[in-house]
Amino acid sequence: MPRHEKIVILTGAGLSAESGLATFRDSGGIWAQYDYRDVATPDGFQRNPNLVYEFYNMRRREAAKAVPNAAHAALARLQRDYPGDVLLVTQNIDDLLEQAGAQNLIHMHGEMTKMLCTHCDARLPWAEDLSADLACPECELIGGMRPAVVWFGEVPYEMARIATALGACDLFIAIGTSGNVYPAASFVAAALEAGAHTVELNLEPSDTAGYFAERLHGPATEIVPAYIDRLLSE
Ligand code: BJW
Repeated sequence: MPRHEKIVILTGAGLSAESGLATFRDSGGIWAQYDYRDVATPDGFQRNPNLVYEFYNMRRREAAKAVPNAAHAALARLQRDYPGDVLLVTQNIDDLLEQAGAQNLIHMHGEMTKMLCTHCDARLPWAEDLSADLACPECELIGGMRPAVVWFGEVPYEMARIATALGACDLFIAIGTSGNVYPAASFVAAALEAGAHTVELNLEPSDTAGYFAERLHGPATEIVPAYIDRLLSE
């Protein structure tokens, strides 16, 4: 019998930082170069779609060059080798966890390798640049293609499944996330309410650090594999 039967792990941009993908709120991060209202809201997209297309086209090209790091690999190893349930919920829109072999994974803020058609709601794989002149492969209408990511003011994906998992978990781990963006920032409180042990693995204390029973600070490529080794040897 594993010490924990149901584990939920929330990950954020810090997980992919050592794969070369920028975080949002660290100094020199994405929000130091772009105003989130311009590139990560439905209003911003309506005002200047070309800026938003270019922002995600650039990030998609950067992510295509990135490879999973030791923290992604450790999480995939935990899913493969741990005798209990391990659900990964990522805010990241890259596919580095999948590349590392992760399987039970929710992309709550969407995926940059998918498009969403605003005409017919089709959400399909899309590895190329997006632009306003493209036709949706499903409904064939032009002008409705957007990145399948969740902007401020939009509802994240699979919230019901995440709420159920949080309500039943006995271990909750948050990795590489600032605790700045809701609803993800409230997951630790939901896990605590379910009676779970809570662990923060982050470069530095996050905005929600006070909620966590256990806090380990350092680079994800060091502290995540070490923590996973500990879980697997318990
Ligand atoms: C390392 C490291 C290393 C670095 N090793 N660690 C007032 C109060 C409460 C809520 C609201 C409010 N006003 C508005 C809201 C809601 C709003 C919100 O939260 N706003 C806040 C800013 C206040 N949220 C929303 O609108 C969300 N939707 C919503 O609430 O719908 C309502 C609803 C919910 C549920 C049910 C029903 C209805 C949608 C949020 C969408 C977020 N979208 C973005 C952009 C799209 C994706 C993309 O382009 O990539 O998602 S914003 C951006 O922030 C991105 C990220 O996924 C998200 C979280 O960022 P993350 O991952 O935490 O990154 P950072 O940079 O902040 O932190 C990195 C951390 O890693 C740092 O701590 C570093 O120290 C650490 N780190 N290197 C380990 N090597």
